[in-house]
Amino acid sequence: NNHHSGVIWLTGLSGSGKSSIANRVNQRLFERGVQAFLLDGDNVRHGLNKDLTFTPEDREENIRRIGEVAKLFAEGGTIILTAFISPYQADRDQVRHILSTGDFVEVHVDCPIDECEKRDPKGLYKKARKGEIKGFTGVDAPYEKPDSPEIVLHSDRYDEEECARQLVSFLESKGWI
Ligand code: GGZ
Repeated sequence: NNHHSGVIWLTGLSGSGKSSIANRVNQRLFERGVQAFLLDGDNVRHGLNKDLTFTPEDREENIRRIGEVAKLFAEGGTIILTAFISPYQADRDQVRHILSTGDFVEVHVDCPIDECEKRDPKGLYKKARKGEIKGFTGVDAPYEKPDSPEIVLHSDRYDEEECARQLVSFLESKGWI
């Protein structure tokens, strides 16, 4: 199947829905015969990057390595979806800059922290509030909202299926698929 290859970079708070939305988009692309692959914490932070913590320096290195891996796949003709908090604009810009112009789509999965905290699927916000986790994004570590994302998904207003549909439509409108 003929399609554009590149990197679809989802950024947002823990619990915003990045992984779930990316998984649905990945499934949609598969159904259409588009070669895609998803990188997220489950397959990266436990393997390639298991030496890294959540300090600002290690988050930067986390994003740098993911960017380099994504670039390799993209050069091989695959659409890469990534789902990492990636809290720093400079780190996301760095990934954008190692890719060819137009091959990077920054997707802000925008969900207010109150809502993420209410969902708290893994109980991590609760732990962070109690001081059991230090440097948790949105609690005592920063999240820099994207300056100029290609698309914003309001995952508090729309469910995961609708957000996935909006992202697929965006890719269609840009001629990626
Ligand atoms: C943020 C943390 C932290 C801290 C562990 N801060 O909801 P989750 O569990 O599955 O997603 C979070 C994940 C974030 O890893 P990333 O690789 O996406 O982060 S970054 O892009 O900033 O490098 C959360 C869990 O790891 N987690 N400690 N302190 N999230």
